[in-house]
Amino acid sequence: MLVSVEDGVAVRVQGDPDHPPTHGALCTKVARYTERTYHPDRLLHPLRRVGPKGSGQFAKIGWNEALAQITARLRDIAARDPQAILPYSYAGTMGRVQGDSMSARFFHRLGASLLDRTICASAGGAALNATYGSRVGMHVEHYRDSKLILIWGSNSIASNLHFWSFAQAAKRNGAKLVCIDPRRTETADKCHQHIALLPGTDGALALGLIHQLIEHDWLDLDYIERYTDDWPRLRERAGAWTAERTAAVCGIGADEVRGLARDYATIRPAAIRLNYGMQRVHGGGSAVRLIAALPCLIGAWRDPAGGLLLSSSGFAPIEHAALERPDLMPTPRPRVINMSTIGDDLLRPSSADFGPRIEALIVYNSNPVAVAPQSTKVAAGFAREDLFTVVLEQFQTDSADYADIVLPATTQLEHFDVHSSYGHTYVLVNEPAIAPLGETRPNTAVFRELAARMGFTEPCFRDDDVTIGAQAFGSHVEFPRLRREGWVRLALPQAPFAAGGFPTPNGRAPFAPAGLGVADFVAPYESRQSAPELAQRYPLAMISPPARHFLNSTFVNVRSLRSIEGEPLLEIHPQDAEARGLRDGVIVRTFNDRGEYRCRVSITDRARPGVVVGLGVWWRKFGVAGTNTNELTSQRLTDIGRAPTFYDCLVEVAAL
Ligand SMILES: Nc1nc2c(c(=O)[nH]1)N[C@H]1C(S)=C(S)[C@@H](COP(=O)(O)OP(=O)(O)OC[C@H]3O[C@@H](n4cnc5c(=O)[nH]c(N)nc54)[C@H](O)[C@@H]3O)O[C@H]1N2
Ligand SMILES: Nc1nc2c(c(=O)[nH]1)N[C@H]1C(S)=C(S)[C@@H](COP(=O)(O)OP(=O)(O)OC[C@H]3O[C@@H](n4cnc5c(=O)[nH]c(N)nc54)[C@H](O)[C@@H]3O)O[C@H]1N2
Ligand SMILES: [Mo]
Repeated sequence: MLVSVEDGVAVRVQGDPDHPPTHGALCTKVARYTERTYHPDRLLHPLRRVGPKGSGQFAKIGWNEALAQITARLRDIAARDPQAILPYSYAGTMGRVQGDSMSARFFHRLGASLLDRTICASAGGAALNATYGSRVGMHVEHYRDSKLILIWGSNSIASNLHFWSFAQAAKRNGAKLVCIDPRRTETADKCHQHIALLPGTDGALALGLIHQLIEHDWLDLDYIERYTDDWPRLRERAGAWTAERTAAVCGIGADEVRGLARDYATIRPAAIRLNYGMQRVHGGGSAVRLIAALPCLIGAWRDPAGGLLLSSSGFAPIEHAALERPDLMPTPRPRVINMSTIGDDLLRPSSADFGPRIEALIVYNSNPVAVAPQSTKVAAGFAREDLFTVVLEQFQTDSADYADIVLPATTQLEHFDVHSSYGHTYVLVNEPAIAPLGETRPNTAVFRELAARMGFTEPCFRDDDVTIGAQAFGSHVEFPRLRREGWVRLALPQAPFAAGGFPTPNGRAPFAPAGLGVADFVAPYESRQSAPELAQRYPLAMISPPARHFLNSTFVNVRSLRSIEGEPLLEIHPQDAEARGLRDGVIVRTFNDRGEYRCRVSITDRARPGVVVGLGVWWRKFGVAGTNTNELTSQRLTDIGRAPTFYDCLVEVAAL
């Protein structure tokens, strides 16, 4: 990103046309980054709470007083048991410096509880690790040469724009694009075919495709023989998945299964762009494992423009130990808290199993009250009078409303960072373009200062941000060159798995790895087939994927973007609306045993029958009744990866 600065003020941001994978394009959100940075609501001073928790009443205090209060509370709690302190952070910035570097060192040295960072990608990540040995995949640039692209569980135009430009180029070159998504998204509109399966049934579809590949002798037996393990077991598993059975489970036509298999087997090069949307269900991990087998079965990996990409983050040579210093942790290691069950865990009393009750929560790079599942519980936890909460933020989010102390944070334009990516294979540097606004400070500065006040004397607590940036990739990337040129392409083969070479112990892709066995279709927790009694009361499946003009809950308060998104809506198919006597545009109640959420209804065939869609993630405080879709989502976890199941959620909708 190029930033134009006049008199110390950032006046414009643009994509850098020379950067190959993003080629000068910024998404609609980041194109508004100056509006966000200079937003009149930017938090510019430390604040302390003066009203009840959640009321959002705060008074200005100085940095010194804020840090002194935090140090005193943390010292007091740590003297009893530092595990009662929990850091909570995720994707606000995915920078290696402002993410988990100084913060991780601080919490490790303190002996605080460890956070299991599962809220986004860990089911799919675990599945890729199991099948390919790491989170690795195609180079995004090669999609321009693919002749068939399955866009599977991804609204690429909204959430993966840079990939989409390559898919467009492929389309102009005659490629066929197929979108596999319960919702008819703007991406589905632009594909040649849309397969609107039921949420959480992707594993069944993959098994159905494997069945067809076997039936029609469409397998690359040479690739299978040389570069994979356990094919006979997967073959046996797929035996039962006729097109008819698959179609019945997925809620699609048997011809759609057969046609998709034929295309996948006969059009070369064939590429899959999987995204994280399809793994937010009970069987999300198994589904990704089954889909990851597909390019091995037809030898799609032989071509640079064939294969699969869910994440390529495993290619990035990140020196986690140098950045995060896990060696500073006490032995035995502190307990681990899963960020996806923060609602339950904040409400849990001390026990032998759980350990101490959580007494302090330090939130940075995250807005858990809006984004974590089952927010009735999350908000109740944050509202605990005996919980000491510090939030490092750029804005007064739903989570900041519950803080005892709010610390104002810098943005990407104001601090130094280095980045790796999960959608392309470059590393990048982020040089500050302007001075920090007001009294804002980078996350690193806060944790550096807290470490000093806590008396942590290890030299790593004095590293400045550029020093940390240099540690991030160690000797793998020439740091002066990275700073000079802005980005460095990782040295990787064009077709990384053309001849096997998966980063597994034997270089082959196992279909039944030790401890997991061969993957099977795992039904959603909540569906007509798996929970008929529940489905009687709550017959509609709700999914809540990203809105195009927001980044999770970031940018929701940026006026120009919010005015495009309008207000929170629930999409429902005309048939389902009619059955409930709903008129377009009325406020409805969407509910299940976990809670109730109110918003305006939009009657549209973008939602398939039986599925409702609430694009998000809206700030709760912008909602009709101060809630968002996560009021309804559950804290149950995926089959592997301990991840949330946001899109495994039955509801009913009724007029008010
Ligand atoms: N504009 C925008 N871009 C973003 C984000 C954002 O919030 N806004 N978030 C960023 C982040 S953190 C992430 S993790 C990624 C998220 O990327 P994804 O989670 O992949 O998000 P989407 O691209 O919207 O893809 C989700 C699509 O999957 C569909 N879907 C839901 N359930 C299922 C299912 O069971 N099976 C299948 N096949 N499809 C299903 C949804 O209808 C939706 O269209 O995007 C990143 N990019
Ligand atoms: N229902 C539903 N829920 C979801 C999802 C969904 O699809 N549906 N998606 C899930 C996914 S994929 C993800 S990744 C999570 C994301 O959840 P989060 O990681 O919480 O991401 P955001 O909602 O973007 O909130 C990030 C916050 O960090 C702040 N921030 C940004 N940069 C900095 C910085 O440098 N310093 C500090 N201190 N703060 C900063 C921003 O202002 C913002 O408020 O949400 C999950 N929740
Ligand atoms: Mo995410």
